[in-house]
Amino acid sequence: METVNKIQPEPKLIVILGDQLSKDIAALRAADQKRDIVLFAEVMAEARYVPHHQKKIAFVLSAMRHFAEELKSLGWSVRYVRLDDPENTNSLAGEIARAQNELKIARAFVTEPGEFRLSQAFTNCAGLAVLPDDRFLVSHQEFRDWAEGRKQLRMEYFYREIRRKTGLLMSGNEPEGGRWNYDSDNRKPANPDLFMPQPMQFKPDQTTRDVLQLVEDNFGENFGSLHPFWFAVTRNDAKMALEHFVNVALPQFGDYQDAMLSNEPFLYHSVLAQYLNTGLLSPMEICRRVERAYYEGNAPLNAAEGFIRQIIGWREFVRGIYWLRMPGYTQENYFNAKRPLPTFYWTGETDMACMAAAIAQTRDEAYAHHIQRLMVTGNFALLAGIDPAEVHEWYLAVYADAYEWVEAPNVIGMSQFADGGLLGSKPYAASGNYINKMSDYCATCRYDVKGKTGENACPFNPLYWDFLQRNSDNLRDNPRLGNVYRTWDRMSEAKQSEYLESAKKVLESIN
Ligand code: FAD
Ligand code: DLZ
Ligand code: SF4
Repeated sequence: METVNKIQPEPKLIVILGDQLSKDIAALRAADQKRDIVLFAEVMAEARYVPHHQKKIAFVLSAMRHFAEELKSLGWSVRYVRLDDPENTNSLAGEIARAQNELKIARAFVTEPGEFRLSQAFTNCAGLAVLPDDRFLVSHQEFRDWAEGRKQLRMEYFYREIRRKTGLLMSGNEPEGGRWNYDSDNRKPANPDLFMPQPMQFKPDQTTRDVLQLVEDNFGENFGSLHPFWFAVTRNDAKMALEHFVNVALPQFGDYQDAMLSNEPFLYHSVLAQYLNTGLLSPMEICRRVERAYYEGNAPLNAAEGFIRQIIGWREFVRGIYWLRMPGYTQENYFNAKRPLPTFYWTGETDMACMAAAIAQTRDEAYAHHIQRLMVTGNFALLAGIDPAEVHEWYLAVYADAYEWVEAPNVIGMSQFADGGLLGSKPYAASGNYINKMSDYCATCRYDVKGKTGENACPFNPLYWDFLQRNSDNLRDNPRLGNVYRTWDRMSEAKQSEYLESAKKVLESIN
């Protein structure tokens, strides 16, 4: 009988990061289950590069441990390094090198990290190959091609192309219902006696309880309440959370998308971003499920279209901007804003009822919905001229769904206009009137939302005019701000000074 000398390929190290918890992630697809070793590493460098909310750390570590167990049960060989392992080098690059050394494996594969700082760190790792992250609908190259030669990058046109590409809510070549965007139907204020669904909550199992103890021991001083901890930490539970959202909240998602209510942190929002951003759910499965709810008559078009637009439009668009503009994007500062972040962003101790509510729920839930992030905490920082790099760090730390690729464009671009209008056509600056229209916060506030100046006036009011006046050179020619500047110009000099004087007092008091 003839013997054949088969050359066995060398085993590979397959690195899975804390936000890559998907069975079909590129690095796992490139792996040979019989031979290769999958590496997970809990490391201080990731837990500390910003002072993350305690719930965010617990969520990521528990989801990592559950996913590693799942892979083991499917027959994978897993090397799992815990945070308290005495040999832990405490950086991902360090753990990759240690595993290569100890296991005598030269070649390692990782799916490209979501954050630029980590992709830079990986360029120095010997033998490490980086594979594209194809969990997104648009590759870096496709986005660059789309952006090439455009003076302004606007989400709406990008979104239409993705609608066509995916066929989501398309009727042939036309958008379902004849319009691409139903946002104008989605601006209703909510009423406290409406039925309020809650996101699905999960009881911590032993693995999560161990992680909660670890977080308490190591990060107990970090911002945020660790308990009660109710996030899903497995794909199965995240799928149940999706199903629950579609059944109980999606039908009203559109109508009340921009509304805010005291004591209702979630309203009709999905609270799925933390699952999506760690890979427990995929963008297309969420969108297909929502589309089905529409076609089965269980959700109106304004809800389904509005929701799908956030995921295939905004989410993909901001990722494209991030990779187009990094490095450097997180340091952009169009208005040259220099004020330090006020301490009350961490304590919630402020008389402004809207800010206190948004910050308290951020502390309790590691969550605030989009309009709170944009029009309350973001708007205040913009009007007050807070250094955008400090605002960016705060947002990256405090939300369970925060990763720089999605957070930075939303903060630096959308909220702080620090990129000078690359992402948005005008700053999201608003006086108290907007918050009053969309929420019930002002009714219990110690400030008077109708007051224009003086001690009792809503601070957003004088700050709004101060912001416009201060940044007049940069904004006056913006066609979308023509009317507001005309209103300012028509004011008497005495009125203008009153606003500026009042704003000065507010700014002195926040320092
Ligand atoms: P829903 O309101 O139910 O929306 C559905 C999904 O759409 C979200 O889960 C999310 O995946 C996606 N989505 C909605 N809006 C956006 C957007 N503008 N950009 C990208 N995706 C979007 N989102 C993050 O995922 N991580 C962040 O760190 C983050 N930081 C933000 C900071 C600021 C200043 C602002 C204004 C927005 C930020 N967003 C961020 C976008 C948005 O606020 C959150 O995605 C949303 O609040 C998450 O809650 P949800 O899952 O209930 O979302
Ligand atoms: C957010 C986070 C935290 C807190 N801890 C870890 C960790 O210990 N190990 C890990 O692999 N990933 C962690 N992550 C997620 C990473 O920060 C994330 O993969 C990068 O920011 C790239 O997006
Ligand atoms: Fe916020 Fe002004 Fe309303 Fe108070 S009055 S809740 S500060 S908008």
